Amino acid sequence: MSTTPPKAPAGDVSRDPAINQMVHIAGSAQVPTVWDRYQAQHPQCRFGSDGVCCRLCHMGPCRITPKARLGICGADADTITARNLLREIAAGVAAHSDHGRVLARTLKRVAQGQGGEFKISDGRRLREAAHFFHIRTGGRGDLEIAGDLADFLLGQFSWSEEPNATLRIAPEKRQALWKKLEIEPKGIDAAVVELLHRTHMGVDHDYRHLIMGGLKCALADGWAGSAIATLVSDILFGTPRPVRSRVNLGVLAEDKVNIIVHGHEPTLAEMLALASRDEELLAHARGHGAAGVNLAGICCTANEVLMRHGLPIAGNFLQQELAILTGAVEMMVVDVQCVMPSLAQVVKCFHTRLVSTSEIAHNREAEQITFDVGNGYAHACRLIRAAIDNFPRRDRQRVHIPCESMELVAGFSNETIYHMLGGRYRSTFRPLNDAIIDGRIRGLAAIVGCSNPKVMVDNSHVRLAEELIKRNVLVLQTGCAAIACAKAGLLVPEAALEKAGDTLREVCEAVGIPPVLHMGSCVDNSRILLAATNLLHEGGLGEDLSDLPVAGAAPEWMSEKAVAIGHYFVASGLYVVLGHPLYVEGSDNVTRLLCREMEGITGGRFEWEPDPVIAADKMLEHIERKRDALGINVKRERKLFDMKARRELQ
Ligand code: SF4
Ligand code: MSK
Repeated sequence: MSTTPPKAPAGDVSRDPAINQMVHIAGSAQVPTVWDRYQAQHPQCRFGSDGVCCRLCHMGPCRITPKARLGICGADADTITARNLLREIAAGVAAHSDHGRVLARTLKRVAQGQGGEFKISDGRRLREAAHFFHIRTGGRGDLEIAGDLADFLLGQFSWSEEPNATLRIAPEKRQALWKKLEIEPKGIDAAVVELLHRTHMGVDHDYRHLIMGGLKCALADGWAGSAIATLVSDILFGTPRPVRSRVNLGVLAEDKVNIIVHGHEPTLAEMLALASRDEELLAHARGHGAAGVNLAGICCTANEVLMRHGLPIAGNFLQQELAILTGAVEMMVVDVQCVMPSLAQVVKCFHTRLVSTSEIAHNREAEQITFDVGNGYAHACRLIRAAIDNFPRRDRQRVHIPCESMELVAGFSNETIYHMLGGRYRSTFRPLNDAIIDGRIRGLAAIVGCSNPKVMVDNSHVRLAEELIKRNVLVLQTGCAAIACAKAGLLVPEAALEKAGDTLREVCEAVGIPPVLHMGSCVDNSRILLAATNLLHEGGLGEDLSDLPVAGAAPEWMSEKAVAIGHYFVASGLYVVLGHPLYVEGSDNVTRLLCREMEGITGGRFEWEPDPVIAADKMLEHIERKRDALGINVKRERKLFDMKARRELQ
């Protein structure tokens, strides 16, 4: 409990009443939250936000000012901002890719018979991936293939003379451009190391060369590290299919033992999901006066278990402290990424046990119980039992669970979209391409990324998505952005009836999908790249990703991983609108390169736009420009495509 009362945030901090209510309760209980600490940081350092503070060597730190235009070594604002940006990209790529590595190692252990209760859940996806990467499948069992695939994927991390083999998932024309630009990564770890080397004092000083190096490293995320994480998750835990669930703090149950999983890696959460149905544990819960065990999630672990088990989501990034403040959480189990250090302070005010489970992520004030794959189920059972034992310690007087909870449908992997669009007999993206070509769907927009106390929480995500679907743009989502829109009711098919434009509504109704499709966690942005690639392969929408009527946005982003994602989207030829700028505005040259000139290099570029309605205008303008270039904006008679017409299109 804080000794000094925190300053209550002035007015509402979010469009979500559940968040506002809990922030108010935090203020009354004198428990500081992220919004109090945000206020305490004001004014935030301008040198930092402009990217012109350098502490890469110990002659510094140096800051670029009108009086001192060079650092002590002679580095100018262009070099310093570019180097700082690259270090963010390297950290983001490292985080996503290490997540992929953990999963590939789990696959290997399963193949070796040391994976405990983990198993191959989607043998078809395993064999498709093995076939794609030229791993022999004929006459071999799943485990044998899985062992070779795991070795192959783990091999993608180290340096090689050859570009990462996973880049071959991308369209050929894009691969050729990466080769020409010399930005093909040759090993994921190698790409991160190279970036750290290039940004060491006294190495790479050409801002243009530096930024291209940043794109190369980012490609090692989207088309390698994250792609591996998504692929192996699907193989081990199952490829997601549409699933209904609920979202927001109201999913916490007053009469049950509430356990929250938070972070990013799905392995332990998978075991907890299984163990939460264990009859013996449920009886144990009843013995402690609880009606059952309620497992819910925060952030991307939530998205992982939602996509595959339909488990409810308690909230996104900025709701982690608020979930504990409900007073109804017996245990919060965390692993890596986006876990605020402040949780250790918040749990001290309640009965909640905070358990940290990753060998690389400790918090001195949390309980450390490192997860072991081989004993995964037993580990999960122990945690659930401990949470149940904690239930009688709950102080009923201090329980405040907001009533807000909303229904959602998630689980839109590419495989699902194939099946839903193609019907029972022929899985295909064709109906989606046809709808785009004849203009019923103007294009696709990816709205991804975090939540951030700098803005009215969730507002930009929801307003942007509403504007786009109103204008007949199909929206794809991942991460905390998807949770924001789910809370606002945009992830149910009924949202199409109420909020989508006429022609998008027609398509959604025919197929039975929401106008906003939840594709998973942050690493599952690789699914969005794949969806765009599938559109190209289906034909009629150009030859490269930069030809597509597709735009991306991260309206409330905050993490280095989001910086990496933005850069691999741009390196893939896509237009990306950020709700607030990267830390580069101290250099006009770097800003111009990222926001203007890059379009002539990769076909993609960044834009900063805080207003979600103007952001929607800009994204639509981009989409219409691409449609014009494809020649599909001519008024055409709507017709059913027969085989002859399809061949002509292609
Ligand atoms: Fe200063 Fe150059 Fe050292 Fe950076 S690398 S801290 S600009 S002397
Ligand atoms: S969890 S990276 S706050 S989306 Fe993936 Fe949310 Fe951003 Fe973390």
